[in-house]
Amino acid sequence: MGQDAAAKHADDSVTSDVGLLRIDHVGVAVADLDEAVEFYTRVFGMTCVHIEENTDQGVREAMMSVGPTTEGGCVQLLAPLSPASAIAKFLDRSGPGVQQVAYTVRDVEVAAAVLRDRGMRLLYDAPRRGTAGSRINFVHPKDAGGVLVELVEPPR
Ligand code: V0V
Repeated sequence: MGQDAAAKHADDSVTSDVGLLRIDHVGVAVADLDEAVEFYTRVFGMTCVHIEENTDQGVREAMMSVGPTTEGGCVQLLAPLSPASAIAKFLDRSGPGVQQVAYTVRDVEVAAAVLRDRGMRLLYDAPRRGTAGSRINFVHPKDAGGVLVELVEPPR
């Protein structure tokens, strides 16, 4: 991107009305979280910056920082807590691999409203709790070219 384009892009007045700010993380479904954390650390040299259990989402997850800081983006490793979990279903159907792409948004309710207006099905009527107190919603993969899109509003 040229300097002018980069400057324009950084200007709030011309960024998307959905309020996308950056790629927050890429979510990868795994069967065993501890094994996957060990693999991403040993093979790719990523750093585990956060681990939590989210019973609402049926997952145990680890946020892996790609670069020296999370500004370089993260891979979120997702393991199912039970056979009913969305991750268990994904593993059954597709095996381990990329399950979602997540974007940081300025305001998840605004992003969801704009996307609904554009005919996207949002999975939740209201945002739910995501990693580390974030607020999240998802666009159905069938409306987004086969990609489960997560919207993440970081905690304030
Ligand atoms: C299903 N499909 C997918 C998909 N999951 N396509 C791409 N990526 C995925 N992840 C396809 C599937 O192959 C079917 O295609 C079609 O969608 C409908 O399938 P379905 O039987 O309705 O699928 P289900 O029952 O597995 O449900 C899919 C949805 C479910 C997306 C509705 O996974 C869900 O509610 N996900 C949102 C919650 C979530 O993923 N939580 C875990 C991450 P055909 O066969 O019809 O062509 S938690 C998280 O990210 C956190 C905590 C965080 O970031 O903070």
